[in-house]
Amino acid sequence: MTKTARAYTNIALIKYWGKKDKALKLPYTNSLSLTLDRFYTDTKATIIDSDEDVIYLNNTLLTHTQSKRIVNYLNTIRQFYSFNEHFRIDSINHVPTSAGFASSASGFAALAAAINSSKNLQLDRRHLSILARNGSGSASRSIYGGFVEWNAGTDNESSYAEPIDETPDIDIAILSVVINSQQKKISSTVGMENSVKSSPFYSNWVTLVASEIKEIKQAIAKKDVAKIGEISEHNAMSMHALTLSANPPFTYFAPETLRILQIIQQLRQKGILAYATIDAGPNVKIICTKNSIKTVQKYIEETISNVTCVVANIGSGIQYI
Ligand code: 2P0
Repeated sequence: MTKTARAYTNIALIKYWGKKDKALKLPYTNSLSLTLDRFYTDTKATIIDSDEDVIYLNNTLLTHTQSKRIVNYLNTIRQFYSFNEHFRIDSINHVPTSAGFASSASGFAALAAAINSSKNLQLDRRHLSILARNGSGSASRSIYGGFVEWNAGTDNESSYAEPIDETPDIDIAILSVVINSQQKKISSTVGMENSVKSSPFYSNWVTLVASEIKEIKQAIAKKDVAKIGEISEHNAMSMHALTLSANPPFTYFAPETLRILQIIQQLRQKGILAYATIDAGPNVKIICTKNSIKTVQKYIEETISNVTCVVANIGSGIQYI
């Protein structure tokens, strides 16, 4: 019987930023993430007697234009597994845009798992990760809970995520600080493409990620949250240096983003554990401990107006419900 698949979003501590193969979404580097418990997507795929897919997102039927990326992805899956059936997809996103997380990681991970269930493909988690990666790179990591590493690989079969520790006994919590100011969006896909093409620092990034992945895995093994935070913050700032050094240059930062980075430094000077990571947008995710997160949230809310804070903890991998 077809089941609904649930996938949680993840936050990259060592970022994926650049593809060596755009069609297969093969990255230049490994990346490493933490799956979060607050934000997830529930997706059900039902085989229908039609030669077109029908996509419902949050109970609303998508237009042809809106569903293009998903339909293209379903075409890829049909080709991979040599079948012709079409689907009705019902997807509910519990990733409020107001939480400042992208939904493509949980969205494509849940969709891959939903098709796995509907077509009874019986994919193991490695092949599910490969399938999710073909929808969106970061989705490869949302197959697993806890700390996850995506191995860049060299072809479709060798590029997949693996768990480092799915249920780590570690005192870590993530505070997402959502900045309510609007700015023109540059998609991750376009942003990373421009960085690869024109940042003079791109090859340094590839070298840096290799060493930071090693270092952060040691910090995870030692449950050293401060070290995890320190490496993650440095990695995120280095990723954003690739956007500022692209030609033409661009940035995802808003004025408030820099303000929050300053506050995090001030908090650290006071001995409070807080480190920043930032994705392809202006919002800041703060790596804290369960103890420090309340102080950090209070301080930020008191210092800056016009921001919303959301607390997340460690989440689990794909579930069929
Ligand atoms: C990451 N990001 O590692 C990085 C850090 C954003 C910044 O993966 O082109 O939506 O669909 O493979 O996965 C967001 O990019 O890009 C992302 P595609 P995706 O989480």
